[in-house]
Amino acid sequence: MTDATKTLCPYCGVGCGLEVLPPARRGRPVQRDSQGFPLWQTRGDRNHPSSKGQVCVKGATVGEALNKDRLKHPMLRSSLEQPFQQVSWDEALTVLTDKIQTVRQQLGPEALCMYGSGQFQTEDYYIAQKLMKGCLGSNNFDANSRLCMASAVAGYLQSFGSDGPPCCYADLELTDCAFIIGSNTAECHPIVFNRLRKHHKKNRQVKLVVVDPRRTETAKDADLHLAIKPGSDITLLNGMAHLLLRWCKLDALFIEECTHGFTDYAAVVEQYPPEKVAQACGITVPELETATRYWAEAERVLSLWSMGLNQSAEGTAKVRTLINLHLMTGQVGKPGAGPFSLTGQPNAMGGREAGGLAHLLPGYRSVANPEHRQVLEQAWQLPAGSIAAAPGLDTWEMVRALERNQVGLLWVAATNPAVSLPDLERAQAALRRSPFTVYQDAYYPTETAAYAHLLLPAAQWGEKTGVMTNSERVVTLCPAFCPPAAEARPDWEIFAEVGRRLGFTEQFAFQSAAEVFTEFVQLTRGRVCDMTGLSHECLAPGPKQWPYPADDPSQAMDKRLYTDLRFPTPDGRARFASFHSRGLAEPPSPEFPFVLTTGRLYGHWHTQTRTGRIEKTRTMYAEPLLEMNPRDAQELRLQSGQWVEVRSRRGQVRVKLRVTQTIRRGTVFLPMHWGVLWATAAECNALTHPEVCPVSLEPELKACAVHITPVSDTVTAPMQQAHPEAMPVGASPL
Ligand SMILES: Nc1nc2c(c(=O)[nH]1)N[C@H]1C(S)=C(S)[C@@H](COP(=O)(O)OP(=O)(O)OC[C@H]3O[C@@H](n4cnc5c(=O)[nH]c(N)nc54)[C@H](O)[C@@H]3O)O[C@H]1N2
Ligand SMILES: Nc1nc2c(c(=O)[nH]1)N[C@H]1C(S)=C(S)[C@@H](COP(=O)(O)OP(=O)(O)OC[C@H]3O[C@@H](n4cnc5c(=O)[nH]c(N)nc54)[C@H](O)[C@@H]3O)O[C@H]1N2
Ligand code: SF4
Ligand SMILES: [Mo]
Repeated sequence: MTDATKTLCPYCGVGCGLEVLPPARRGRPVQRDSQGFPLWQTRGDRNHPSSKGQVCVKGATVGEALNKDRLKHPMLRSSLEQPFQQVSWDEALTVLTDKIQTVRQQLGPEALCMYGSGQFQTEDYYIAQKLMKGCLGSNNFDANSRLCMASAVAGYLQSFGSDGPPCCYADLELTDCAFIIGSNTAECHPIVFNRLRKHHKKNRQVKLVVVDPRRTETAKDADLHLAIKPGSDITLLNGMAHLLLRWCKLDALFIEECTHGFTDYAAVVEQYPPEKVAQACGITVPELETATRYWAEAERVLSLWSMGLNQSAEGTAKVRTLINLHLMTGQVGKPGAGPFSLTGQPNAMGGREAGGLAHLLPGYRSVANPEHRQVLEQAWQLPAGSIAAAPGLDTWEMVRALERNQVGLLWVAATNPAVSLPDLERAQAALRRSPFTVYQDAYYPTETAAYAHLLLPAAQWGEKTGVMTNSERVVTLCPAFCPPAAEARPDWEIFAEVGRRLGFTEQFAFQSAAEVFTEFVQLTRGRVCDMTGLSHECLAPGPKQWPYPADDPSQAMDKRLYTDLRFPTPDGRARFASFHSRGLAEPPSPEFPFVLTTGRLYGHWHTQTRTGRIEKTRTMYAEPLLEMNPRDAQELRLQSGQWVEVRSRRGQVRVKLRVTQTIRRGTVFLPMHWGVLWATAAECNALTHPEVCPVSLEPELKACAVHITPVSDTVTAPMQQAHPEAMPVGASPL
């Protein structure tokens, strides 16, 4: 079909290829959804190498959200109590640039903050870095990836010498043992899981191990499910290493020639005999032995992980402890093997490449490195010293800086922090203190709009052209296939226009996203993520995987990193590191006896800005439910369907209970998808705490201590009736 546009699904990091079909097609009436909106239809792109035509319910229905509840015009107000007034772009940008200038002069560049997102395209990310870290001299650019991939980034960097997942999806069909830990792949990376499940079903000798306190959809297919106590991953992995050592199932040659630090590590894992480990993890010794045997006997072991490891106050240590197992058994740099971090958002990978965290610079560089800063300053034609040497404020530090009145201007784009930040009441109070908040989003209302002074309408996926990188380093061009909603503009164009108005005309003289991408790829030369051979033009016929250097096409043939078993550390060796678990940052106590864990459901995406507006995905889940084990429910005399209050040291929610065998005793689960627009008092982040991993600075969103009591019936209010006061009133931006 000629009128189909090939692109990438804008939801998860699997990065499935989509074909988008317009509402009006030759010889057919205009397609409309149940509310009469023109309907863009999507289907899998059979030629996309990552997904081969498969899609899940989210990719299949995304077209239905494109035209609903869009933010169409810039809107301004002088205080959060005032109604918004529609303003022209010129007026909006004049106000914004005046504010930026005033804050720079009066408080310095460190009072400017931008909070972005893995839902930016690479061009958006890159221009934001150039504006903030380069031209404005503020490293205070952080992204929601801090709540997501930061521990994986830090773990890869410390163990291998560079960020970058070394594996590819073909490994899903080549492995003998898939070890999934802290990832509900079946619901959150469905097409990755489909590929793996097919391989597992077809080959009986292939083992699937799942480590998760919940018996998830992923665990249901496993040969072995280890329902460990939340937070006991390091102990489990050290216990497995202990048995591998005891059974002499090591790759001595690999350890000898390709790694550093094994002796110290071996001394630590000596201290993890099976009995002690099984007890600490809440599993049996035979379960621990079986898991280790599957690993030891497999020729090729692929581990897959996601937020169950990353979102932890010891997230980096967890990631490194998992990588240790690969290093001691030589399970990296070969087909079907390796530690594979599954990326959450569609372009969190592109964000890492473009330097989209407060300590990074484009091309997998860091702000702390003087040579790296110099490369960027020269490339950006800025005076030496323009880029600050200290890492900027990370996500939670931005909240703390707001509390201390150290932020003059906060610019939030493509994320909904008024729902997704931990310790939400505190975070919302901090947002309320911001003297000036710009919120650049595609939809209205969203919860964060209530905290903004200036709303800027963003063109979203399908309305702008740009690239995104998925979990397996495949870069796909996503062309615009429809005009932006009303006055909406691509994020990168908004950043560039602000840059020009601030006097950086040469730095932002781009005519197209293609030019932006061409400039960006030059900054990846010689780096692990070298994609100097890529351009919009060369991506037009189809996606390409990095590394893709311009001057060495042979490298582009290699689907995996580190196949030569040399790592980008000073001595070329990967690094062991040993850790003892410090346990949960907030362990259960008599007053708060349950561990609450939080996460996702198959049909919803984060804060529902799209999936809440699509009939099929909205009606999959009537309301948020708290999962609890039947024995816990019996003890508290609670039943499925009953209302309960869940209380932590920071806040409370009221939700209905779902009693289920699929969760271990002592642990309860609440999905993250319901902010105040979608339910009354059901925000799971009202409960979570902001303790972070000291290395990655990623918060422990996966565990906090809670107390549960029954309450009399409460009614879940429909969208917008929940907290009318939270929504700005006035001229409709719709
Ligand atoms: N349907 C859907 N898919 C998505 C998203 C979405 O919103 N909806 N979001 C995308 C994004 S940005 C991300 S980051 C990914 C997240 O993908 P996942 O990480 O797979 O999803 P989560 O549900 O957050 O958490 C995964 C699992 O961690 C388990 N867990 C909790 N504590 C522990 C622990 O201490 N140890 C271990 N081993 N496991 C633990 C939870 O029980 C849960 O099943 O999903 C992406 N895909
Ligand atoms: N308790 C708990 N909290 C969590 C998590 C958890 O597991 N548990 N997970 C964390 C993780 S891993 C993540 S990734 C975050 C996600 O949390 P958020 O990033 O806050 O969630 P989203 O709903 O994806 O918000 C994306 C916003 O971007 C807008 N948008 C979409 N496309 C564009 C665009 O092209 N431009 C602009 N400007 N806007 C656009 C959407 O309308 C939406 O408002 O939540 C984190 N918070
Ligand atoms: S698996 Fe992820 S990328 Fe693929 S269709 Fe579903 S949401 Fe989109
Ligand atoms: Mo994420």
